[in-house]
Amino acid sequence: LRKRRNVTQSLSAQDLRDQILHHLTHTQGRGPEFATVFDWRLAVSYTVRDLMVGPWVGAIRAARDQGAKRVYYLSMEFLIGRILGDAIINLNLEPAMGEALTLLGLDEQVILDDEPDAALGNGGLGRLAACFMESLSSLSCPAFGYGIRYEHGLFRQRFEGGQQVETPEDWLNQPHPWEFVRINYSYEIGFKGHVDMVEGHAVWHPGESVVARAYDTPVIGWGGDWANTLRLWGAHPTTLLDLKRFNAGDHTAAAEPEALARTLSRVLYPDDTTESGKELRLKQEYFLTSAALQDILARFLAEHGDLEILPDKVAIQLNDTHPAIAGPELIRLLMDVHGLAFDRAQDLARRTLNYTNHTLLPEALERWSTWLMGRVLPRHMQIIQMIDEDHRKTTNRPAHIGIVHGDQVHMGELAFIMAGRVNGVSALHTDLVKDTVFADLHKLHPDRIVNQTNGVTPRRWLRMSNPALTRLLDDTIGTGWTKDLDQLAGLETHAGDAIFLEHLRGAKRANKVALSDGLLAGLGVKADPDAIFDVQIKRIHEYKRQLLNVLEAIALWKRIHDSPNGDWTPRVKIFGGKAAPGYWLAKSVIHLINDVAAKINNDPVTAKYLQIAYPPNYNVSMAEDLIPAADLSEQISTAGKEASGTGNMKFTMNGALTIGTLDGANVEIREHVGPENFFLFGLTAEEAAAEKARPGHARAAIEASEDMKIALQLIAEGQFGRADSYYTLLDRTWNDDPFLVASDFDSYFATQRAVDRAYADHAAWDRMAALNIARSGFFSSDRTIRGYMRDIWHAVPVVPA
Ligand code: 26R
Repeated sequence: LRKRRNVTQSLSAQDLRDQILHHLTHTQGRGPEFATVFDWRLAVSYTVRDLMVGPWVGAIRAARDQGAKRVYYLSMEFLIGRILGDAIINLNLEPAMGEALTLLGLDEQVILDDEPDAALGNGGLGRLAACFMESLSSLSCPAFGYGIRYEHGLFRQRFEGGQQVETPEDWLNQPHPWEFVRINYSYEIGFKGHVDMVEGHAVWHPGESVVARAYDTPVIGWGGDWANTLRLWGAHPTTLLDLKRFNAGDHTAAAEPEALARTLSRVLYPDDTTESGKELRLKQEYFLTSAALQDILARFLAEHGDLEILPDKVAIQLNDTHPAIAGPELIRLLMDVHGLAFDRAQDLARRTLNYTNHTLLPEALERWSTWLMGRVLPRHMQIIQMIDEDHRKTTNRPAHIGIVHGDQVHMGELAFIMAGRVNGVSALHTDLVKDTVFADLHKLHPDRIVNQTNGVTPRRWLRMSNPALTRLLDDTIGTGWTKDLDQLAGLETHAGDAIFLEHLRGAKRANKVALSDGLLAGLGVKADPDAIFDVQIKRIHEYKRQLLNVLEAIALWKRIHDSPNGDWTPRVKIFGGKAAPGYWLAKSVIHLINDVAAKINNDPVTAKYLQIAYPPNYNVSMAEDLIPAADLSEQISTAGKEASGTGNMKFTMNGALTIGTLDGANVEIREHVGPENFFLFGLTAEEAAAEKARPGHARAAIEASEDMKIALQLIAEGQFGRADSYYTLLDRTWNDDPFLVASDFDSYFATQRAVDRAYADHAAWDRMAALNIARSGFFSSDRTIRGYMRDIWHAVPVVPA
């Protein structure tokens, strides 16, 4: 066990104040009397960044000096959110930083809230990558994250007449104080063109190319003595201007190289469901992958001469299939650039690459036409054929298995075949990966698929975002839980202690009061802090079933309306989430939630029992405010559809109880917290599959459910805005209902009433909340990363020099 040295702990508030003033003057070029919040925020950020550089350079040096194996996490998304607050926590700068800001007459919260979210991701997959980066640093595992430096992150969401309107996000329109641009780390990335055979060797002549330039952000781990690098690639033109064409008068064509470069790293694809089929997306994926692999090989060759030991020194993780072109690209670099034979190149690549699957939804499985692949990446198309052919020969596989089917390249199969290990993200999901999408390949390679259940970092999702609960935890069991979340088990003995439970309730209530104030100021919604705060926050998608939630709200509203003197438990339903811009049905659900909220929030008969709040533009920062204030976590996807979920884990460790199906990691959450502390409802994955196959399942279930029928009827009558807005949604629910909203409705409604009764018994509820926290240690991403290090990467922590 190594000692944490913690250089920063010795910094006083005065030291920090002086540094902040120094940066305000010398980096921002401002006198204090003229400084805006923005100026101050940058000065504070540079002060904090200075403290990250020592551990960062030290970590890079230690890894190199010790010839350590590096982990490389390739991801099209990193949903980082804000950096300043997290860095202050991990560097142990509190309370000194708070005092320093007070000395300067600044409000710390105002400074923190001034930072725009780095929204370089859509949802779960991107946020997982961000948690992993933090845990890798906290565990001092030498690692790089590789991604794209999108100029525009995920779109901003507004509501107009209750409907989603998207506007571009613009986070790089202001200086980004955390990054270091590395103009000397630049690689050329080619596209299109043709392949010549020269003396038996392939030579690819790209028709166009761009330069990938590295922009590095240090990611500081807990305790502040290790930082890894998040290296994001920005696209730049190879030549600023095609002077020949410009001089010939063709001014538009002359600017083409610049135009391509500018579009490549311009926008994040906002689609987390359907394969967009856009050439630009394929180019983005190759841009990231090629830049990362060239960088990895350059670093490897600078440290070790012999490519034979590549798999001993390099472990590459592909975050879903988005960087799956890494297989062919690594083979290409080893063959065409470094002169290895195909068999040797393929063998090295397979022992270096690993692939994580994050979804079973058929519409999210990437496929590219051979035509597009052959045109954009002609050399890679050849190599894909070679990989496929080799696999066919060496495994004697049946004809229907393989990478290329007809005119389609299946990226899942490519990733699987090129990976040493393939993993799912929860126990249930991994079983389903084995039984469904990769059943055939699993039979051929029975040892390849392993499970690594997701986790989340307790630094951001507990210590930073929930200071009230953090104080109680620190006072009760000490601070050790922050790096060893299993220590939360020490709360078990306090779960029967009335004083402790009183404090727990107090912490939750303080968070609810703060949120309630925000909802009133921002939305005009009156959220009674003594009501159940019932929260569903995630992307809007049919399989996540926000529709089930809002139909329950309508049915409940109707029941309260019919017997207003009943014994109702007050409830505030909070929704948050964005729909993909082209996903019409998901947008229709957003519209419905807002229409229902507009009607029932102002109903004088029911208002004190039921409110709905849907704050627009849900993002990482909003999650940090909502999760600590939640009593009830909605995890209600159709069983078998949510690969894992990670929000579910954040709620559990913040003391919310879950209402959920046996889906994804819910299964493991329920096992850990105990079935008596979890509100289970709905069909199992197996039952759901059978139910779906039953003709007329939706209609039969609706006819059998008085509450559901009434809810649908009220929408059809036009009680919530114009009925014709919802005909398609209603029609689909009656006649198709692919995600079994109807089949699970009664079970969900009844379980919600069990929640009402449970919440009315404060002492019992608080005890359940305490046990949820106490038993949530397993869901730390530190545990997940240790699992990857042990089972997939064969990487070990490095002791800083
Ligand atoms: C456009 C297309 C290629 C695409 C499809 C799907 C792009 C992005 C996605 C996002 C998917 C793969 C995703 O975010 N999956 C989520 O991963 C989380 C982390 O493992 C899980 O917790 C969550 O259940 C799963 O939906």
